This record gives sequence, C-alpha cells and structure tokens, in this order.
Amino acid sequence: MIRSAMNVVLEGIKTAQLNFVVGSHVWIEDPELAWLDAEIIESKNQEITVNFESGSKTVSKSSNIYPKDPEFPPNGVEDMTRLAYLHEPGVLQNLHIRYTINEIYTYTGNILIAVNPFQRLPHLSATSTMAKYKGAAFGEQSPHPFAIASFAYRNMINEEKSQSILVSGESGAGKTESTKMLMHYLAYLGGRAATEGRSVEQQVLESNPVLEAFGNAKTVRNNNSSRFGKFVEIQFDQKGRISGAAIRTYLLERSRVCQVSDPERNYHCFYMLCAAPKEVQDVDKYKLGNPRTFHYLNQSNCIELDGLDDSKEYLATKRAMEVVGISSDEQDAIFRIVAAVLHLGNIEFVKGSEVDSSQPKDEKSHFHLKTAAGLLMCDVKSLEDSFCKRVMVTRGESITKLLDPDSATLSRDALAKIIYSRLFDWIVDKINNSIGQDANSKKLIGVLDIYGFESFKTNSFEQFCINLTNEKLQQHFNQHVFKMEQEEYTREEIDWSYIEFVDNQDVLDLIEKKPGGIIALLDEACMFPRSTHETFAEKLYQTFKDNKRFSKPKLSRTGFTINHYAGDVSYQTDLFLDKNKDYVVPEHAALLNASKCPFVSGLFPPLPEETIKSTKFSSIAAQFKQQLISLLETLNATEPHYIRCVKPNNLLKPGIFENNNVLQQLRCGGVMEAIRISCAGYPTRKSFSEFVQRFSILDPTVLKCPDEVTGCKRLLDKANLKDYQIGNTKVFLRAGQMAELDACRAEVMGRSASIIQRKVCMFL
Ligand code: AD9
Ligand code: MG
Repeated sequence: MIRSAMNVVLEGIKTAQLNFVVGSHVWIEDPELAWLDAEIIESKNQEITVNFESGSKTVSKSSNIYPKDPEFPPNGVEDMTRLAYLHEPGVLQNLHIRYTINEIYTYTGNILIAVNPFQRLPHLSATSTMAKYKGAAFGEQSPHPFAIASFAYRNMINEEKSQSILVSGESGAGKTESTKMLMHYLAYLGGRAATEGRSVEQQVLESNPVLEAFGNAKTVRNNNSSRFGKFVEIQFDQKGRISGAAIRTYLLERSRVCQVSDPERNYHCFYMLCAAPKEVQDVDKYKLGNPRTFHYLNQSNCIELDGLDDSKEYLATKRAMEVVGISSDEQDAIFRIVAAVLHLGNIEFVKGSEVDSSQPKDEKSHFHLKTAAGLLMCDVKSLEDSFCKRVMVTRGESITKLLDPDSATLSRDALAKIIYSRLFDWIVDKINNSIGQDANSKKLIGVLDIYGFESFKTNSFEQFCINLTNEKLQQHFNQHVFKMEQEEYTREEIDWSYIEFVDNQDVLDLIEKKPGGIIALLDEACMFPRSTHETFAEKLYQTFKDNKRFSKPKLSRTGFTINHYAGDVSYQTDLFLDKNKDYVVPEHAALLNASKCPFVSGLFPPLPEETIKSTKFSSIAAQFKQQLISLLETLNATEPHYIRCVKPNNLLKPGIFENNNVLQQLRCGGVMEAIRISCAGYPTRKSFSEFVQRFSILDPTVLKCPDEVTGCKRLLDKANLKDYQIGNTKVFLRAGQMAELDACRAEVMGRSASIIQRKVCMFL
C-alpha cells in the first residue's frame, strides 16, 4: 500500500509522548557539528536546560532534543536497526564511532553503507577475506560488499532469480572502488580454473582499467572521477560460472574533451599517451610531446597527479586493451585518434580575407591541421573547410556560408567532442563483443555504478539528467525498502496494513511526463529555430506556476528550481537547448566517413540522405530517458541490493569525519528515507531474550517466567506501553517506545525523574 498521505497515518505516532529524565544524556542540534551530546540538568514546561561536555550550558525547546542511548555500545553496532534509538544523531554517532576504528561498512537492514577510508585497508580486500564470506549467511560476518555479492550470488543460484547491486553516492564517495570489489568477488565466486586462452571473468575485470583510461578524469571532487554511468551485467551458466557480460554506459561528459577548468584534468588517456615510454616511440609517431603544449590540456595547470605514473598507466592500459580483445592495430588507431584530438585543439583561427570568414592563424596552426588530417587520414583541405565553411541547401540551391573565427573554433570543438564520444562508444561495443553475451543465460547479476545526486553552485543540463536518474532510482529504492519491511512483518506475522510513505512520482511527472513535462517542453523548444533559453524558461514558468515541486529562483531571470527528494536544486537554462541537441555537423560526418582509415570511417557510417536534409534534431534528454526506462525495466526484473557510499570529508583525507557533510549524503542517498519508512512502522525490534535481559530490572520476576513472550508482555505492561507488537521471535516497538522503557528503567535505577513531553521520532 503506497499512498502519499503519510502525515495522516502517522498522526497517532506524532502525538506519542516521551519522558526526559534529569541526568540523562541527549542530542542537541548544533549548526556546525550537526549534533552534540549534552546532559539534562533542568526542565520546565517545554524548556530544557542542558550542560555540554565543554562546561557551557544552554536552554532548548524539547522539540529540538533527542534522547541518547545510555547503553550505546562502545564500538557501535553493525546494523543501524539494532540501535535502541533510531534517529539521525544515533545513525551518525554509529557511523562515526565505527569509522574511527576503521570499520567502514555498516548495515541499515539490508542496505550497506560504505564510508570512504581514503587509505588502503588491505585486509578488506584480501583473498582470505573473500574466502570468509563465501558460503557465509548474510549477517554472519561483518558488513562488507563481499557479503552483499555473496548474498546476491546465492540468491541467484538458489532462487533462479537475477540480482542487481546498486552502488550510489556522490562523486569521490567510493562507488567505483566498491564496484570493482564486487566484480572481483563475483569473478572469485563464478570464475573457473585457468583454461586455454583468456577467461571471461578476466576480460570483465580488465574492462575496468580500459574504461577508466578513456572515461575517467581528475576533478576537484575525485582524482579518478568516472565521467559516465555504468551498468555491468554479468551472466552465469547453469553451474553458476561466469559465461558472459554486457556493459552499458550512460552520458559520457563530452564537454571535458575541449574544456578543462583548473585544477582538473582532461581524460586520463591524453596524459598517458603524451607520457608513453620512449621505447614505444608513440610520442614521435603521433607528433606529441609535452602535454603543456596542447590547448585541450593546458587550460588547467594540473598535468601530473601525485601517485600516478602516466607512463606506466599507458602500458597497463594497452595490456588491459589486449586482454579485452582490442588488437594492436585497433590500439594504434585508437591512440592515433586521441592524438588527433589534441592536435585539433591547437588549431587557432583568425579573420580571413573575406568578410566574416576565417582561416588557420599561423604556421603552427597549419602544422596541427596537417598533423590532425594525417592522423585521421582525411583530406587536409576538407578538414579546414569543415571548420571554416558551411554548405546550406535552400530550395534546391546550395549556398556556401563562411564562418567567422569564433564559429570556426566552436566547429573545431564540436568535431573533437563527437570523435571522442564515438571512440568511447566503440571501445564499449568492442569490449561487449569480445567478452561475448551468453544468450542462454537466465541468471544475471547487474552492478550499477552511477553518479549520485548533484547540487552545485551552477547546475546545468548534465545535473538535470543526473538528478532525474536519482529520482528514478529513489522511487525504485523506496518501493523496495517498503517491500522488505512488509516481508519482515509478514514473517513475524504482525499487522502492517497502515504503513505508508510519500512517493516521489510527482517530481518524475514534472520532469518526464509526456506531453507537458520539462523534457517534452525542452524538446519542443529545440525544434523551433527561434527558441532561446529565455523563451524556454518563460514557457516553464507559465506551465508549472502552480506546481509544488517547481519554482522560479528569486535572483534569476531564466533559471528554475526543482524540489527534489534530496532537496532544492536550481538549474541554469542557458545551455539546455544546445546541450540537448545530438547533432553531428554533416560536413564533419562526410569528412570522416571518407577517411582512408577504416577505423575512423567506421565510427562515422554514411548518413541516410533524408537525415542530412532534415532539420529534425535528436534529443539527448529523450534518448537518456529511454535508456533509464530500459535500465529500470532490467532492474525491476531483478532482486536489488543497495550499497550507499559516503564521502566523510571533502579533503579526500583519511580519519576526518564531517557530521553535516555525511548527514547530507545520507539524506540524498535515501538512507534517512529508508529509516523514515521503517519509523512509520515498528523501527525498533529486539529479540525476546534481548528484551527481557535489558528490562528485567522493571520486574525481576520475569526472569522466572516459563516463556519469554509472557515475560516481554509483562514488562511492556509495567511500562504502560500500548500499540507495540509481539512477533514470532521479536518485540516490535513504535518510534520512541524504547526511550520510554529506558526512562522507566532509569527511574527504577534511582534517578529523579522530571517529565517533559515531546514529539518522538525526528523522521516523522
Ligand atoms: V565519481 O562519482 O566516479 O567521481 P566514485 O566512483 O564514487 O566517484 P571512487 O570509487 O573513484 O569514487 O573513489 C574515490 C577515491 O577514494 C579512490 O580513488 C580511492 O583513492 C578512495 N577510495 C574509495 N574507496 C576506497 C576503499 N574501499 N579503499 C581505499 C578508497 N580507498
Ligand atoms: Mg566512479
């Protein structure tokens, strides 16, 4: 039962009251550190005076205070659902305590939270660790990605059902590293003894360094940031051995090829190639040299990376390319194209002799033009014309239009971007073809490594697409978490019929509804030649003026704000129209199609006549939406497992845990939402024996009860609690009831009680 009226349903819980006891510890909100530990020294009406560890005092409203578990285990708990008080400060305290002892993995039910250690912890990925998780039941060993992979693998074998593992988190949180661990572990479980030739699992693993060389770059958030999303589907045969794989990629960031801001880098492959070891002679062959001499690289001062030897990486990438079946001729063509892109970037234009015309600036530009043409094996004059001229066909007549230096530069960049993105797609296709698909496989494990929610100072079309992905995955996640809760309640045979949660379908409608959603309006704008981002923004304002999820930012004329599940994000529409058009200049396509290099011409198959003439554009947003639909269809046919990666600090350093930063990520990753869903029901569970042990002080006679259930009931009555549930093996408590029991316990233990009332669960 998924309805969007949680408030009504939770009314009963909201009014539940909680006792605070003088002398007990509480969490109090702090703007800098999120939550601070304090001791209650006095309470009057709704006002509570607390003492901080530092000695300072403050008075706070009871509604801003949350109880602290007096028996919080010194090393935290492996599963958040075992926290006595399931609230935000408790969740944070647990992650923090564990992080300081290098326990970077923690469960929230079946969800694994992974906090980036920013240091190698070799024992976590050792072969002996892999062996420990093989065959171990879920929960038997400490939380770990191997436990998730092992669980998924066993489910796949036993239930004959495909599985998926969804890894998410913000940039630099550790998604790709976790994904690689998962893939290594699945290869360990489903690999075979070395047979002749290369094994499938080896190819699957070696696809990582190849894709990283061409699709990863240093950004301010991550030195090895994946600039594309990835779904790897690993196929297994009847015996549970890897028999094939398919890699799907999403939205490679094209703009990086021509535009790099300081102190970031372009894609790794450019630097690797410039650093190719002397003995390979590639630097001379491709007329390269110091990376600082290339415009596409020297826009940023960052060329070298600490701890990364580009020269070694070049050889390692070539070795990995070989393993995934890219021949040495193909490798030569690939790096020739990479070099050509660098040379293209160094062609500068100045005004030509005719009005509004352009031509290469000088000898140097002519040299790079000639070199690029040579590497791409295309005609040098046609290459120059493709930058400086456009042929327009109007009413059967063709007219040549000359382009000014700025337009020629834009045309040059467009060519570089399209060549690079086609090259990337070719590499992905090639890997897929050489690994091979097992068409008969009915058992799959898909691993998704995809960009998390993004909200920057300026957000453009890319963030819009990324956040749409996250909204979609969030909906999938909520539905799943909700289902898991239901299953637990069914297993324990307790009533769950009233649990509901807020769905994000309204945001999805706003973005992708057809007709009338933002993407539909964007496509419409792209089809009208006279549209500008101003007219597009105006149309959005008119259409969505009453939409609760949409607003116009105060200080912007053309921006718009979406109220996402993870918070508000304001988007700048300036480049939306341009970025949404998947358009290849016909002159570029024709030029490269005519290349004497079959590899290059293969990247640009001839365009059908009508496509050349037609002004109809192809929408990137619509293509992406389609890709997402297909991804969600795949995911829906699998049993999902979730890993939420968390970046503990923005300095990318070990040992630093920033509370506010982590909290924000837990909210964006839906961890808090999962807990909220859980809070709507019975968030606290304790096995009968644990319960009796903790609260027998309320009535020691329960220790003599013939059965534990009777004992539990007697204790619950003693504390005057209603609305709890007794399952088959556990006591299920509503939000706040554990705190009430603890307050009774504290009273019995002789503390003076001063009772204040407040709302109980901050998630409600
Ligand atoms: V992005 O969205 O692609 O920019 P990711 O993929 O989430 O990002 P990544 O996995 O690349 O982040 O991790 C960032 C860096 O953190 C790595 O390069 C490592 O230096 C570091 N890291 C992440 N996870 C681990 C780990 N389990 N052990 C050690 C890690 N270091
Ligand atoms: Mg990554």
